[in-house]
Formats: sequence, structure tokens, C-alpha cells
Amino acid sequence: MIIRFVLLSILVAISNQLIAQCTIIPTPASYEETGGELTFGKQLRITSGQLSKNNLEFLKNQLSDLFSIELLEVKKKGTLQFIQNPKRESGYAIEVDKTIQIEYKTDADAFYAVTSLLQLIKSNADAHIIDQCKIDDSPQFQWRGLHLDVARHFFTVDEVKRYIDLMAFYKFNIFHWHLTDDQGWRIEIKKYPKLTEVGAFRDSTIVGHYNANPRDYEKKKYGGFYTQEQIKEVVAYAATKYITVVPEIELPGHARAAIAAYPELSCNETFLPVPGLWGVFDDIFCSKPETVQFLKNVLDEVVELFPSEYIHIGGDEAPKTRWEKCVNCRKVMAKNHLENEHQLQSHFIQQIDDYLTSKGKKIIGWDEILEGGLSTNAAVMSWRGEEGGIEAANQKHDVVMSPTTYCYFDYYQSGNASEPLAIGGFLPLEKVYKYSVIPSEMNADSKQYVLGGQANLWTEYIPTFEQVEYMVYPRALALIQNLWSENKINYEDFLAVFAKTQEPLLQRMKVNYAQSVYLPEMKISRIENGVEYTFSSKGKGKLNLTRETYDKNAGVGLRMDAIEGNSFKSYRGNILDQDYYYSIRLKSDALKNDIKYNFITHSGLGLPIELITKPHSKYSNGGDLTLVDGVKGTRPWKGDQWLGFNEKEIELIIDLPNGNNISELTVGFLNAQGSWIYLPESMLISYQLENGEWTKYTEVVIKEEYQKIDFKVKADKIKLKISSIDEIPKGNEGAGFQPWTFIDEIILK
Ligand code: TNX
Repeated sequence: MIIRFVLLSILVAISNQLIAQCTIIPTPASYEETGGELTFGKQLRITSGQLSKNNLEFLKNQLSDLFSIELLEVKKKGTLQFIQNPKRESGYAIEVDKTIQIEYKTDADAFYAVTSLLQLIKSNADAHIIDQCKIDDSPQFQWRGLHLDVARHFFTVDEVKRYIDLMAFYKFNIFHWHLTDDQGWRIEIKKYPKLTEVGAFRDSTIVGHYNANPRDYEKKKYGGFYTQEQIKEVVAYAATKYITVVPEIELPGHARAAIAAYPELSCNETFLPVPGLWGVFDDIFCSKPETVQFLKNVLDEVVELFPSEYIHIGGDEAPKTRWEKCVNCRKVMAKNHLENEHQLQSHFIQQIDDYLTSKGKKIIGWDEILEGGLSTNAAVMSWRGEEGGIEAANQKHDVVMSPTTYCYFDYYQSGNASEPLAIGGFLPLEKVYKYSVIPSEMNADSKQYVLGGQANLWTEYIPTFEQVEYMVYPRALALIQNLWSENKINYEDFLAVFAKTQEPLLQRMKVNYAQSVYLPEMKISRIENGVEYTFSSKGKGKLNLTRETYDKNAGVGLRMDAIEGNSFKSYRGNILDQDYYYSIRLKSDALKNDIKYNFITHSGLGLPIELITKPHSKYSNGGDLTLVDGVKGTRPWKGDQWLGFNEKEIELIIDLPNGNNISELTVGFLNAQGSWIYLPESMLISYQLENGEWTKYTEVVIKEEYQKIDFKVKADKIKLKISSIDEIPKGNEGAGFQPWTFIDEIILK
């Protein structure tokens, strides 16, 4: 028995090792190298009549575009042979020896087999080579989605088709098309022409970050929309690549563009322009019957255009400010015996749900639609974390997982200063890779309701299609590993496959993918085991600096480089705000320009900090050292530079060095209200002398981002108790919720 187990483990280990060499992303369910190579020249012969016309065309074009290979149809004995077998268990199998034999179940499976085949081809100057192998493959999840917001910024039909092309190449099968939002209505509706005449255009667009003060606008007309003919064209195009287009018509919130076109749809019934600012707006669709009828009429046209089983109806971020004061909404509530505005929203969505159900469709909506009950066939898209998904699955609703923490491709993908401006957040490739679609806390019974997952690309900060590609690739490759592959290879092996096979392919396809994994990062650590480079403040605080770069040539793993030679330059001296700065310049091949890091020097550098209250897992990067690493969080904020807390009270203790000479303490907070991040209300400071009692020093009201306090006690430890405001005040983004407190840097002098 034991021997059998050992043998089995060895077999599993060997097959995992082999799978690690597989060049295909997503990694197929099984892959085995059988030794030897198949070589062919500029032409590849395929036995005719074994593939659908559509798939043959796709194969032909791809071989030609990617490798300049000409596909020739022959009557018999082609090098490439396809056989359809509807009784197969898995989707497709490929066997490469002296020929390539592919067996597939459905036409979609044949398409997936083709995308795999394309990723097996290695080229040199005179030949194309495929390692002899056996592959057997099927997807793990049926919903493998990518979303694109075309409301905040508009993308042309050709760009949308390109988005679909790239998705298809990596076996995604759901394109979630976010067609309406506050800043633009992008789908022609014949019954309501003003939706696009008026609602598809705005007079100005904010430039720079939402949290900037003052904000800056580009005062230029901006917009665009898709005619119904164009929509049909995109839907048909996607179908040739086995991609279903799921349209989203947002309701009842994010509706300002529609309201600009038809003010009578809102509660106040007064004209408001299409906004050029991002965020959540109070003016939403009114819950009155006329508005519901309008939406039904809109959906009548929508369902005709999209064969998809699901229609996405939004449902997120709908403030109830207007509904609370609206006579019409009161009437609806009274008539239907509804107690509050949440029930009213539920009632509103229920009517849409019933209507779409009567048309043979199912609704899917953001997790807010759970609040107040749903029809049995409604599905939920879990974005505010995984809880919504778990809850919905427990209630036996189908679920698509898309939590911000792993699936928001509008977040920064590295901490490097060369990243283009983004909304905030931090989602490096490795984090996407390590995602697991089924939440660990989900009951065994509920798992069957998880249809799959998707990444969302909100485009507030993404004005060009070039940047769309930059944000989505290569993170989409990491995501599809989780959605398709049952045998996901480890991250280091994935990086090696990415560098060796996928990057050349992305380059052939001219994809503007991010190379953020190759950017050097300044790593800061406490001085423990040896010092590569140190900077210090008058001999008091000290830190270790290393440059960390992924070594592409070595093919695997991460390498730590000591900072030396001309890879950095440091100088001392500029006095900004009376802080002493070191500036260090990082150079590397992957960077167009070298990058300057500013380090503020102070006596607290590297001191141990005990975090009694733990930061939220989303913003705990770097741990307590983040607070004393000499790097002040920049603005607009980036997810990896701050410790973020979502608690009313935060306690931490700073362990001071013996014989310290501290005379001043500054705590840095972030005020970025658009991101739900607020200055705390107050901070209580106490201290401890040689392990004695805690003594209150002072309590301060927080009025600014850098709160400076004179501190003249020769203490052992300082304790900070930081209290946030109770909830985000009305009329603001996230009103009613617990605000976030973001802290960086604690500066001691
Ligand atoms: C939240 S995700 C939104 C979008 C924003 C996005 C930015 C969701 C259902 N709503 O309206 O664009 O955050 O990350």
C-alpha cells in the first residue's frame, strides 16, 4: 500500500514536472512529452474536410500571421489531421509524433485545440518544430470572462474585436461589455434616440486623479457609441471565436448619461449633463413605473441583439439619497408594502428580473443585488470581496467570482514609479496567479454554483487601447490559469513559460503587454543578515536596500541584486519640508528612464512596530516596516505604499531604541475621500518607561495629513490609538460605510 502510494506520488511529481515544460497557457489538463521532434518548413498539410469552415479559416490565418506558415489542404494523409468525436469525454486531445492528430468533441473544442497547437510551434530560421507530445484537455470553469468598460472611455469596434481576438487566443469565453454608465451611454436604442445623441457625449473629462485637489478638466467634447449594426457585427465576430457577449445595462445607479438624455427618468426630473467626473452619483433611475417601463423597452431591443443567456443589469453603487425624498418612490413603496429603500431597490430589480425571465433570459448583477432577495435563476457577480459570492452560492444562486483583490485589472501592477496613473490598489501578476476561484471558506455544497470568474477593466484611467492591452496583459494569462487549468503549474514555471513562449507570441501579435515583472524594485529590509547598502540618519536609524529584479535570462526564479556600480546613484542633501532626503536612482534594461526613489531619513527608520490592530489583507504589503521604511506614501496613492485599515480603532506600539533622543513625532495619514479613505478623527498617544505602566501623553484631533506632535519624554515605547470617524458622511462616495484609514510614514526626530 505504502509502496503504491510512493510510486503514485513519484508519478504525479514526474507528470507535474513535465507539465511545467508545457508551453501552452492555459496549461492543459494533461501534457506528456514523448521524445523527438516534428519538423516542417514553410508549409503545413492538413487533411481537408475535418474542420468547420470557421475553424479552418482561423487556423489558416493564425499560422500565416504568426509564423508565415502556409496551410495546404490535401485529400489524404496530411501532417495535420482533425477528427470529430462527439462521444469523447474531454474536450480535445492532441498527439504529435510524425504527424499531428487532433480529436475534438465540439467545434469550440476544435478551436481550443487550434489555440493550443499554435502555442506548441517553435520557429527558427529554416524550420518549425514541435516537440512530440500527448495532450488531453478540458476547461475547469464554464465562465471565463473579461470585462471592458467602454463608458468611461470609448473604444472602437476594431479595438473591441482586437480585445476579443486576444481573449480567444487564451481561451476566455465570456466578454462582459459594460455599455452604459454615468459618463456615457454607448448602445443605440431605436426607441430612444437621445440616449446616444445626448447620452453618448460629455463636454469635459477629468484629467489626472479623482483625488487631486483642485481637479483639472480637459474641456473637450468626448464620446461615441455603437450602432445596432455594429453591435450585431461584434456579437457575430465573437461567436466565430466561441465567445459569448454579455451586455451590461446598468440600473438603477450609474445612470447619469441616460438621465441627461431623458431627465424625466430621474426623481428630480431636472436636466443634468453627462458628467466628466468619475465616481458614484446621487441621481439614479427613479423607481416609478414610467422609468421601469422605459427600461423594459430598452431591454426589448437589447435582448434582440444579444443571444447570450445572461443579461447583466448592474445593480451596484446606487445611493438612495434621491429615492428617500421622492414622492413617486414613496407611492411605489406604499403600494407594494415596502419598508425601506433597500426593499425598493429589490422590488425595482425584481421587475426587471421578471421581465427578462419572461423573455427567456437570466439576469446577472453585481453583489449588491443580493440585498433584499432575488429570483431563483438570477446570478450574482461577486466584486466587493468573496463574501457576496459565498452568500449567493449558499442561497443556491449561480455565481461569478470577480473580487477586487484579485480581479481588478485597473489596479497598479507593480510598485514601480514608471507605471501609468491608475485608480489605486495593487495587483501584481503574482497575486493574480495565486488566486483561487473557489473561496476557501465556501461550503462543499455551494461550490457547484460557482460558474467561474472574470477580471474587470474599468477605464476611468485608461484612455487608450494601448493602455487597455498594458493593463490586461500579461495579467489575463495569470487569470486564465485559474479559470481553465486544473493542473496549474507553479508561479516560477509560469514566468519561465511566459518569457520563453508567450512573450514572443505577444510580440508577434503586437500586444502592448506590461513588462512590470521585469522592472527592478527597491526592496527595503531591516538590517539583520548582512548589509548590501545602508542609508542612515546621523547614525540613528538604518535600513538595508536591495534591488530586486526578475532574471529573465536565467529563466526561473527571482534574483536579489545588491545595489552597486552604476545601477544606482545616491546623493544627499536636498531639504524638502525640512526633511532630509536621499535620492537613489535605479537603472535597468527594462526601464526607459531611470527611476528616482526618495528616502526621507529620520530616527525611526527600521524600528520594530507592533501592529496590535492588523491592517486589512488588501493593504498590508510590507507589514509594519512600511511605516518606518523611509518612503513616504505618494499621492495619488498606490496600494503597496500604505498600510490600510478598515476598523474604527487602530492600535500600534513603537519600540524606541535605548537612550533615544526623540523630540518630535509625525504620523502620516492619507486623505483620499473619493477612494473612501479619510483622515482619522483623533489620536491618543501614551508612552511606557522601562516596561512600566502606560501613561497618557496627549490626545490630538487630526486635522492634516502629516500630524506633528512634540514629544519630549525619554520613553521606551510609544503607543498610538487612532480613532476613525464612524461612517462616511452622506453625499460622499461610500456614504454610510466605515471609512478606511491609511497610514504611512511614522517619522521620528
Ligand atoms: C467600482 S465594480 C465600480 C465601478 C468603478 C470601479 C473602479 C463595480 C460594480 N463598480 O463603477 O469603475 O469600482 O475600480
